[in-house]
Amino acid sequence: MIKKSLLFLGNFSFSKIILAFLSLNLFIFLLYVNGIESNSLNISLKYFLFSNETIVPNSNNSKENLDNSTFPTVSKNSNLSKEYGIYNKTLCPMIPAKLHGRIPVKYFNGTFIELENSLSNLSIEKGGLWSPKECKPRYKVALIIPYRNRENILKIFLKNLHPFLQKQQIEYGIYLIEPLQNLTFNRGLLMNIGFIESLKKTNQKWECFMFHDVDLIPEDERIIYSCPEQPRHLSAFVTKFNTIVSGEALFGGVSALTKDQMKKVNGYSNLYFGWGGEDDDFRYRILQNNFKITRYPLEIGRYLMIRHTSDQKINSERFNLLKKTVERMKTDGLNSIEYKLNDMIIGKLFTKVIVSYDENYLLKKIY
Ligand code: BGN
Repeated sequence: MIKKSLLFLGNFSFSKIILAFLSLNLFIFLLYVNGIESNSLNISLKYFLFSNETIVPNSNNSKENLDNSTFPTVSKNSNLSKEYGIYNKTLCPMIPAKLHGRIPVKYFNGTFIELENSLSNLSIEKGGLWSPKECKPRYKVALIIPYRNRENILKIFLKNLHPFLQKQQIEYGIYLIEPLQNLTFNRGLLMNIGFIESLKKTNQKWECFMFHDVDLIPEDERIIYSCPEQPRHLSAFVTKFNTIVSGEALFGGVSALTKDQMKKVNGYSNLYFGWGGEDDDFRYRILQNNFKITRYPLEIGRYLMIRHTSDQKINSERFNLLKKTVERMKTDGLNSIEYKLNDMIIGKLFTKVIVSYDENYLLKKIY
């Protein structure tokens, strides 16, 4: 017995002692990381309750619902970050602190250079990309914006949206998709192109997509630009000039889908040339694929439409197209799109994708 023990000790070389010491360190490190994970899980659970809208935040007590005490966050100076010392690797909070409800829309009527200067403190990267430095973003979100001839509105959009998105601590990119001047505007087709090109350009980085009209400015900081489990219609209550646009049957304006959800529904139809119907078609696809559409309560999902003259022709074919949405949806969309990428402009505040397509060819194609 003694002989055996001596033999064992003899075999226990110096390198094995080092190995045991390193393993112990690794074990302690794992416990430590798990501690942080369980903290973020806690935040997720609270957010889950919130995002399911079982708790309806009230605009009058927005502070109460969204401040630090309700949704803990790890800020640069917090004890938690000092204690763990790996502040850069901490996930950003699900609901960032300091989101205090209703915000006024900021107007802007200077030049683009003036706009860029006025936003220069935001450290926006080329192409309109940004990611928080103080924590690891939970969401990688691409904003896809069909665009043409709306310079003044675009400036107001950028002036408001960059600071709004940064406050949410998400990683984001802003993409404008513009057809050549002589083509009929096709919002759905442009959304599909934005989805494809933004992914291609970033090596498939984006996980969540906001399909966004350029003339809609969020009026409440609690509208989180993330993708929950189900597709979300963000612009639940739009003030359009002197009227209100709102209703359960709408899915236009601003809507959020994950990359996988967008692929599952085969994107938008490519066939709606001119104004109207493409968003209804998209909504049918979503419901047909057994997704449920979620919305913020009306007092939160508020947007202001910036006034402009309408230059789009109304699509009189939209009713006929809508009748066959379900029949066509597996063959008309992301998997059948055809377009030409004419240019990609990497601006200081956005990426602009300039494209062309053949309307007659697309309409005559068999689906
Ligand atoms: C609907 C349009 C939508 C538009 C909303 C809000 C149609 C199809 C025939 C019912 N749909 O009526 O495209 O987003 O109004 O303006 O016209």
